[in-house]
Amino acid sequence: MHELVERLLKGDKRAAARLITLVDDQDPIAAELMKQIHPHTGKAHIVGITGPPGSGKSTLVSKLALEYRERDMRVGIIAVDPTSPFTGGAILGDRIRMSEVVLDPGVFIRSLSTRGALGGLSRATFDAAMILDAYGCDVVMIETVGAGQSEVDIVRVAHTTAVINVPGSGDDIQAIKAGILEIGDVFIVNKADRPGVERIVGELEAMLSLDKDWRHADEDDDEHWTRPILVTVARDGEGIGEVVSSFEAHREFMDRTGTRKVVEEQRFESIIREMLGDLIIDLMERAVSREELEVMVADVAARKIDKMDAVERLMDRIMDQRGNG
Ligand SMILES: Nc1nc2c(ncn2[C@@H]2O[C@H](COP(=O)(O)OP(=O)(O)OP(=O)(O)O)[C@@H](O)[C@H]2O)c(=O)[nH]1
Ligand SMILES: [Mg+2]
Repeated sequence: MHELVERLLKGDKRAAARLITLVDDQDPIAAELMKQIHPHTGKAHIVGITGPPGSGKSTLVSKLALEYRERDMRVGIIAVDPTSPFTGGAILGDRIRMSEVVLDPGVFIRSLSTRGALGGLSRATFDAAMILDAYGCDVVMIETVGAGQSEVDIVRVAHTTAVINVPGSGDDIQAIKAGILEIGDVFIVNKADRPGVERIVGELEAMLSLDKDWRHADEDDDEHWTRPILVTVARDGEGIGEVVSSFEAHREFMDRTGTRKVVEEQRFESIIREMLGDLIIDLMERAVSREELEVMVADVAARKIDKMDAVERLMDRIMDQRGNG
């Protein structure tokens, strides 16, 4: 076993940081290290936190971390491509309490960059969450700005997804328009110290009432998850306990109903498919020179050969290479 992995499994924070850097940089050694880490994962509860820029995600996550620590849980925090970096904004803004979090060995905070392709970013996020799982985190929170498909993909690594909205922005249901409504397991209206809270809660209720499971809201029903709408003032720590309790309730729901297993299998399937696609492209690039590929592409563009013929020829070359190699 690689020395870094050994240290990770013993709960060494610096080894965890180093490993996350390797996956973030898409270092060639990362795949081998992830193989060694894989069997030691599957315990952590992975929570995605998404919402519009400036909605208070980092502030909320910081407060949630403190609440989890009160409950004696080890916490990992991953901020994906943050517009306001964790170290600069929310955490230092609440210096005294947050320095507790930063120094606390039970909390691991890390930002991921957008180095590499977008697909690479969602994979790096997934691997970083696995590293923190093996490190011993009971919960790993992933913060990402909810604005489009790439963010939705990143959030798909989560078992539980919280969608944040804020009142009175004029485009109240921004997150809903972006298609993020479907992925929310818990809805949070933050900045409830501002006017317009009832209105946005009402809009969310109206949207959620279209969902069949939501109609079970008043029943005592074990089979369905009723997606709650929670109101917080993250800045002042209001409503934080309820958020953690609903995350915990969703975790229990997923375990009890077997949903967690289904979600994990779905996400591994999509990752395996993505990795396989990348591997084939990689093998093709090794089997065929850039010049050969250009000639083939030119032939397709000149209608000398068909594009599927080109694909089949490339596939033959990969197979030849594998046969000889
Ligand atoms: N009034 C009010 N302000 C808040 C609340 N929560 C956070 N803020 C403030 O909102 C601003 C943005 O907070 P962040 O936590 O950085 O928001 P974010 O969603 O992480 O921002 P990005 O990562 O840049 O998208 C900060 O000035 C916070 O202090 C709240 O409940 N009420
Ligand atoms: Mg942030």
